[in-house]
Amino acid sequence: YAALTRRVACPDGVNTATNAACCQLFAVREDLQQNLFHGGLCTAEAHESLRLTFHDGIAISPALQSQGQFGGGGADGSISIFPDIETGFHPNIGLDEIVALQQPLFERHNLSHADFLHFAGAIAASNCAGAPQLVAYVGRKDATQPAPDGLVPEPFHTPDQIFDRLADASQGEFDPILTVWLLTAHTVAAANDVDPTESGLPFDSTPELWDTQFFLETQLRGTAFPGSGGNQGEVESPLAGEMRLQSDHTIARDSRTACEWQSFVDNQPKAQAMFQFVFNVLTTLGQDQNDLVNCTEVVPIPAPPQGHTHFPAGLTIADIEQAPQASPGIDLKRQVLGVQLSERLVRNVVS
Ligand code: HEB
Ligand code: CA
Repeated sequence: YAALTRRVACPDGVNTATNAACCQLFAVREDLQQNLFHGGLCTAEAHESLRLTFHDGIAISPALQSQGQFGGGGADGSISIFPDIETGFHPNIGLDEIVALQQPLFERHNLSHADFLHFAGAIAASNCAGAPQLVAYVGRKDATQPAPDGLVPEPFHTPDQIFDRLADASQGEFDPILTVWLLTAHTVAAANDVDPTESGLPFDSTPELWDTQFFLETQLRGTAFPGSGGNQGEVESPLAGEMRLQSDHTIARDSRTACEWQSFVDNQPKAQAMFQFVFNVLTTLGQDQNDLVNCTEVVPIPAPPQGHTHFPAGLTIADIEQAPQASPGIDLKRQVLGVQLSERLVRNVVS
């Protein structure tokens, strides 16, 4: 169908786009890659930019709203518009840095704060080999007030607390299974502030690769803390230098999610398609889809996956901590649904 698609010439004289509104994103992409992501790398700034999309998007609560309180605007850029307020919230610890680093780039372009923040997240992920191409939109409305505190999950929250919060934010769309899909992001992640004595402690042995090591390594029996012990939200990890969040540990073992968690191991297509789907939902929460122009064509197609899923040196299947069985019937249903939805998403992008 490509031949039938009418393209417009962009004012930059170089690029073409399916919609003129997407033209400005080429320069934003270039600026991000050169001046924030070190020429297109999957390093700390990319990780933090992806994390930022979650902390912006998830801050919306129909439940609060129905009690007559402001419930936050979701993917509305509020964390970057009101940084002094929102980066002071406890779960947003450390995000002040990436918000400050993004600000001068934001000022050089003409996007809404919300579009800039979520576009930066999509470009960030594209720098990680094996990642899916994530959706990009222009047309989001910016926040006019900060989100209230208490809407971003903490690593010391129970699965029930996390499942309830994600379901509230998404009007039921993010159920426990989709929560697992969202946590694929922790394959390119590290913690700087959970352990005050150490920073840059990754959640898997390959924080620069979008692979499924995270889903394998979180199932291994924890044996030690990488730095100081006794930190809120941290449990023992199986590898020196690796951090394990309590929330990742418990969701990997919860009877509602253990099967789904295990199903990601060595399933690279799933780690791509499912996250592609939930990122689309996450980064449009609180926005009207009809206002948005899909500009995913501007997001680079990430490098193919590198390496293959493996037990870290010295560890074997005997080091897996057996989780209770879940109900595979439900998982399978959601899995099929997710693939269909994400294929539709891809088709929309291509056609
Ligand atoms: Fe995440 C990181 C938690 C979800 C993405 N995390 C992180 C951390 C924590 C968390 C604690 C660390 C921080 C520091 O620095 O210290 N998460 C969490 C929780 C949850 C989550 C609790 C719920 C369950 N995430 C999530 C999602 C996403 C994410 C959904 C997507 C988007 N994260 C992330 C990233 C990171 C993180 C990317 C990394 C960052 C860096 O590296 O820096
Ligand atoms: Ca990884």
